[in-house]
Amino acid sequence: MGTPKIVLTADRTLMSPYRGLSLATFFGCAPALDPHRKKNSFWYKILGNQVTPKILFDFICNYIPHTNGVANYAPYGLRKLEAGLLRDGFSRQDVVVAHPDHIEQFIGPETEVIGTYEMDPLGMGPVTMTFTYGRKQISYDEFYNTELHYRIKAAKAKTGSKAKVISGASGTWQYNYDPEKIEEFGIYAILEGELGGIAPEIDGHAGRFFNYLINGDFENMDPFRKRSDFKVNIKEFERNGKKIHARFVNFWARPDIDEIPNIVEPSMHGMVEVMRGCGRGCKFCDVTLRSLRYYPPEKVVQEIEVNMKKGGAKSAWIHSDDIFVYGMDPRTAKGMEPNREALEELFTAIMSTGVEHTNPTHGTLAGAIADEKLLPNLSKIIKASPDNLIGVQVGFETGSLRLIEKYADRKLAPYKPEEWHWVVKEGVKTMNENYWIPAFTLIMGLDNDETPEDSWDSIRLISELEQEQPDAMFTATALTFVPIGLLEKSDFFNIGNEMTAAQLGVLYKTWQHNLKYGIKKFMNRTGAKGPRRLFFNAIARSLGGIPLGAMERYARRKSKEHERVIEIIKAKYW
Ligand code: B12
Ligand code: SF4
Repeated sequence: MGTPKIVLTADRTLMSPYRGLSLATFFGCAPALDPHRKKNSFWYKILGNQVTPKILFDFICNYIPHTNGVANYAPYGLRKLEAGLLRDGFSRQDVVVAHPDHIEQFIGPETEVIGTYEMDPLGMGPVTMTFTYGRKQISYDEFYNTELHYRIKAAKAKTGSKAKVISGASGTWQYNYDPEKIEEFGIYAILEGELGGIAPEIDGHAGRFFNYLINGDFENMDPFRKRSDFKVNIKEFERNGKKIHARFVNFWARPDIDEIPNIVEPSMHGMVEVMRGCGRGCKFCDVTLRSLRYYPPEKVVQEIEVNMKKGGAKSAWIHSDDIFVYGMDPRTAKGMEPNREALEELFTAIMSTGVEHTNPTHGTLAGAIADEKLLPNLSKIIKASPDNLIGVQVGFETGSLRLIEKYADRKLAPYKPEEWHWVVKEGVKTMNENYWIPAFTLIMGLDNDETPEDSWDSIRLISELEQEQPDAMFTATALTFVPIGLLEKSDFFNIGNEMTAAQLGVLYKTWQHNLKYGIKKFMNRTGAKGPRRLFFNAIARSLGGIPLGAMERYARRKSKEHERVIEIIKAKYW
């Protein structure tokens, strides 16, 4: 294929099917290296600096297949960019989506731009910050993103390529916190939104953006550039007494549905969008800053067909930030009543493609129960059953009524903040009855405003769920607060140094729940079927207890109060 003008790619952690295990897709957030491990420690003698053994990571994070170095699957956002470029006048020969392990073969003197899709380039996402104690360790996301940039740099040096490296997608805000990396990686420019960390939607302007890049239009700041256009912002940072200058390109757009091209090559995990934005307005969330638009079912079907015909997909991840908002008219649905007809029509169309399984990526509990016919009807359409469980990510956020009211009151609509505990319990019950399994996320240190009493509210609520619904199926993952969305001016929650005893308790309780209920009771009924499932379940069972032991040791080291919290949880909330 030679060296095309535009080479697009993503690091290995975003280019893996993770052997079909949906929960493993977050494995990139796991710690890879501990640069501070003492050389005389037991673990150093066994693993050196490695935390999660690389051999295990590389096995689970298997590479996607490729055809002569061209990636057979790619992140959905990158596929949108590729489709936009092809629509806007670039030819197939001009644009390649390269497999990260074969990137060198596409970089040469004719390459003009290398674009990278980055979701968590420096390991600062909420899951990653939790697992690495606030970046005290280096995550696999960061490790492989660094490796990718080093390979690109080396390939450019080897071939004398002057290609401009541009970083895009939702994680690029992270470079603001570690700008030295921009220079270290040789990044020419970073595309970022104007508010809250969320990436600008480039769909309607892909060609224009890349033409500007190729023509050198982003060399300098042009103060006369129109507000609606891409704006160059040369930022100055000071680190260790040294001034660093880096080029950021700021942009904001709200493409209409017709301006959003359909993907033309298969996406990772058979994922397709059905909507953009969410409309519930939680203050800690960035995707809600994208305004609300819905794909008509025909457009969704067309993209699924690309994944089926060209990628052999048998299932479809349906990307929505809250599926139960799909089709809602916010002007008339003041209480955020779901639009059942629109949802039924959507899922009927999805199933008409012949996919064997489908699941929405995200949904809310309030949306799931606001219309009692909704979930039973949808489950019937998508053939949910004990053998076809529907996993969905759901925000539990906190058991604290104070915090939920202050930061996420519309997440509960049409219910009121004081009804939150009831919504959670009823939501789990209804979802499970209809064969849906919520994978809950909680936020630790929300806006650095969480008191010990708030944390205990979360611990108690999980425990009450377990006591009142002993067969309930849900997982719970506590994540650290990261300042994005409307809280972008806040500070990171410093889990490494500031975790209170009660916050450790939340972490401990959620892991204990996942081990006791998730791994032992129902994990063997979800995800890829067959021997693989049994094998990974056995691994999870044997390794699942390790974090609990680590937390108990941490508590003993930290303080009497930390130890006491663990003891109370074991005695009262186990
Ligand atoms: C699917 C998904 C995943 C999948 C990714 C699968 C895959 N390989 O594709 C999995 C489950 C693995 C995942 C993991 C993580 N995710 Co995720 N994920 C998403 C989700 C739900 C959809 C992404 C998507 O396709 N969006 C739709 C497309 C069209 O939008 P887009 O990706 O932004 O792409 C557009 C532009 O960015 C631009 N663009 C895209 N690529 C490029 C490249 C260049 C060069 C340029 C110029 C432009 C450009 O063009 C596209 C069209 O406009 C989003 C939520 C959301 N609403 O976006 C969260 C989201 C992106 N994830 C997020 C996070 C934080 C993570 C994790 C760090 C875990 C965590 N929560 O802590 C990990 C990191 C994984 C890693 N290895 O890096 C956050 C990012 C928040 C932020 N601003 O930093 C989001 C926004 C969810 C949220 N609100 O918290 N994720
Ligand atoms: S419901 Fe979810 S996607 Fe919507 S604003 Fe709240 S956190 Fe964001």
